[in-house]
Amino acid sequence: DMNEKQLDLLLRESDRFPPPKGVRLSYGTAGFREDASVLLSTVYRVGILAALRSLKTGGVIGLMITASHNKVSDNGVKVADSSGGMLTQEWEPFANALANAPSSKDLVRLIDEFAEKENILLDGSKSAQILVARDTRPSGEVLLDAAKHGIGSIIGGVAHDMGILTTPQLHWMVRVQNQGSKASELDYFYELSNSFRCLLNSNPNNSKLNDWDNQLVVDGANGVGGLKLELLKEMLNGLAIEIRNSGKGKGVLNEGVGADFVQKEKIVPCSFGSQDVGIRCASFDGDADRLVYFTVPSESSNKINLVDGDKILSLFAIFVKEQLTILEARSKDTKIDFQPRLGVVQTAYANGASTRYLKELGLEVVFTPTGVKYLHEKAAEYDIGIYFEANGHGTVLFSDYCSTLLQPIYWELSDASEDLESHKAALRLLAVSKLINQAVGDALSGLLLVEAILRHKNWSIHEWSELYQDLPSRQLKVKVVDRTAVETTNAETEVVKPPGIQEAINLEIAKYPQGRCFIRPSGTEDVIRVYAEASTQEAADDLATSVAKLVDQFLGAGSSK
Ligand code: G16
Repeated sequence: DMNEKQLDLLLRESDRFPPPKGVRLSYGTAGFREDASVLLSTVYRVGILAALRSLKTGGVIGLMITASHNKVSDNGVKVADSSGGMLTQEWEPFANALANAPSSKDLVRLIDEFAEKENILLDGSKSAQILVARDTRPSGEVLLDAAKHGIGSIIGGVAHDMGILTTPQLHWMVRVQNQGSKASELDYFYELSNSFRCLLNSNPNNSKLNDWDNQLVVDGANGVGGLKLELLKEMLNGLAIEIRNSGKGKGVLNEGVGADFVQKEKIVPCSFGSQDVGIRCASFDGDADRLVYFTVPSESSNKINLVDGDKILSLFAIFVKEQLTILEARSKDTKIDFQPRLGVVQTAYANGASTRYLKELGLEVVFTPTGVKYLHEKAAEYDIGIYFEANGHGTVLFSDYCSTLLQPIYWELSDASEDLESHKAALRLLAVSKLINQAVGDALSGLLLVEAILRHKNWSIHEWSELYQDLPSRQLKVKVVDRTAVETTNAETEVVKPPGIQEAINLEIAKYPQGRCFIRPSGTEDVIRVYAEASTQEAADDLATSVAKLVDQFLGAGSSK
């Protein structure tokens, strides 16, 4: 039962942010995403939710205004939970209800009921601390302001405006602040650059840093990632990085640029071309939580050779496994029993060749539906869990067991053994655990880890890319009347609704050697996604096209099903 003051405040403020008419909002793969023009009330209400979450957990919560890879006119809002990860899935139904409450009165009733159910006291006796940030979208400022009003609508709610950040920076700050450490942007840059340097210093090849073949060109998607990489670069003296599509020029966010474009279209992004043949290139997405690499193989074509999230995962897995093997060989030298479980997590989008390769390396591979919230949760079940989506979203998680044991193992090995490699292996794993974002996938820290490992192995991007050959694949989007009509199961590999479509898809798949294909509703765009894989590019294209036609038949405009 809300006190009078709280009730008045909520009613007064929420009247200023009426919900859009005729729009059904839904908490998707990564929060709410829509055309920016309809989001004011949603963002205001998510501000309220973030404040309630902070009261519930007693920790700092993050609120990020971004639509990541979506087009520039879209925007969205994501919540970072007190762990730094995605908002607990248990609160998603409440988020949906809040966003869709038709009137201020309904909204207040929902909040009152939910607070009571969750034992959240709305009497102002505690404060709720929320870090808020946004990407570079022009609609971001106004939406951020609405979020602040939402936070301020709960008595005790305090919004700390962190300005323009990458999504992973905000998640990192929330996590680190809740651990009681300093968590400014500068602290983030220090942590990344120090642990990166530590990895380079433990490099057996001690390779020179300014070799021409160490040149790296990064596509910043005309978003926040390029801006932040410019800053980080200042602290990485010796790393030759050229940044294009940094957001300072005329280019439009995510338009013909960025990780989503590069990974899905497999053609060179704007401002890349024949001058880049053979050079190591990387792409971020709009809020820098995704990373893919690529090369331009020839001057005469705009096709790229993609080095996607699956290959980043493979590179990380090889490196981590190697260090663990070195440590294992010396395990008798330490009194500490250290047998961490290593696992990798993928989704149905993982190229079949990558899964085969990882299994051949002797790794345990598990699958979840699309969405970092699912992969992260699964990876956290291991002592070292590596997860990546093919689109470049992923990270390496170290359990408490690992982080607490690695430091004493390192000390013991430094004392006891002549074998420098084993104590370096412990040091390397420690450095990886600090470098790679423990809260969420992060293009900046992912990039530095890739760079460090390539130097460690003395590999060019070509050697890395040739770990295995991707099966040809194709991705398409199909606009339908109602994408929620499609329901899937088995980590999204099978459709259960509408009836009949899976059987029709199976008939298509059977026509192609090594054919694999699935469809699923996107949780960030208003489309059905189609993924197809086969032994040749032509076959993958044909399979994707014919299944896209099926989707249109079953669910397209004018469809009666
Ligand atoms: C978000 C999620 C990713 C997901 C992607 C696409 O990425 O964080 O886990 O892979 O959406 O999702 P969907 O296929 O459902 O549209 P981002 O980079 O856009 O935040």
